Amino acid sequence: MKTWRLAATAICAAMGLGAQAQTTLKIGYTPAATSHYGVGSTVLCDEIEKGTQGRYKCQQFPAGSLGGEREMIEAVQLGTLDIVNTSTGPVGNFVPEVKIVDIPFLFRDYDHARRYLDSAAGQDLLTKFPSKGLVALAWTENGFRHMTNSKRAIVKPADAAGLKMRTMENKVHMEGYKAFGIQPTPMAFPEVFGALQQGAVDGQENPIPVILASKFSQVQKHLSLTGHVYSPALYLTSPRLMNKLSEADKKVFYEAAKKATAAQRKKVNEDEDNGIAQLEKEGMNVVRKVDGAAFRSALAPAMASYTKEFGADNIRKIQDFK
Ligand code: EAX
Repeated sequence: MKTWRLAATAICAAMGLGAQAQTTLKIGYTPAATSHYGVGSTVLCDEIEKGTQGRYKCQQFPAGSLGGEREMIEAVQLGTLDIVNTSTGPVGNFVPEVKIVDIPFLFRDYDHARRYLDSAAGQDLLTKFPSKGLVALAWTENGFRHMTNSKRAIVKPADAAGLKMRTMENKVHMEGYKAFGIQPTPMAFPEVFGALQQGAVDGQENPIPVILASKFSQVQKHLSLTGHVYSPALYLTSPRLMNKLSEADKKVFYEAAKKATAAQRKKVNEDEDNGIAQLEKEGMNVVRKVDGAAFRSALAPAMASYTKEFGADNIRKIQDFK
């Protein structure tokens, strides 16, 4: 018996298995594997695998193969999914404190949004997750959202008026888009391509990297660079998983998430630089000169209601963040 145990230990050591078995974590996201989400998730997984000497690795489930973002967040809470790389779209329904970052025209540009989310105030929002059965490893990025549709070029809100547009399951967005005159139709992402193709909705809004990776140019004629809202994203996991990790492994996960964020943001930059010309090549009619001032003033009634919900000071603190 003793000899057997010794032999087994020797074999394990030789195979580099150590005392702990290997765990495969499931990570899901809605865009394609080639998207910014795929780039970020791959770095996250590679860094976790490297940092834990292969004790943890992942299997990726891209393209909504495990469902929409709301469903995947619920799966993380339940423990049937380990990590989700998700936009904040449905997150406010789980962690209400996050809703404020989805206000249209809140962030001026990428630099403003990234620096705010990385600041103490942005990081403080991440502490609100554990009481909801979630752990936010880091902010990451989806991008500034732009409108596409199959009916007409949108320059000003009057052009968008009456269009039926798929939105995320996000009340803050829906309220703002109603103020633009749009008819918002909330829908999980995996259904969007089909809904556009069949004409169940006229349009949708998403960042350039999502429009590219989802091949929306096949089913949408017009793209307007409205940049009407910044769409943050998050790497979410569960307290159940994190509590199993040693302190050293926890650090590996957080460090991995930081590197993943940098990679995901870099891919957003690249898609912003090259993607618009690419979408034009694929046949889209791109409106670059949008009447931003008209969209901002159309937002006024929604802004009044955001002010009531979130407080003028709290909104201003984000807008004025330097
Ligand atoms: O997170 O649902 C959406 O429109 C999101 O922007 C997309 O799935 C990426």
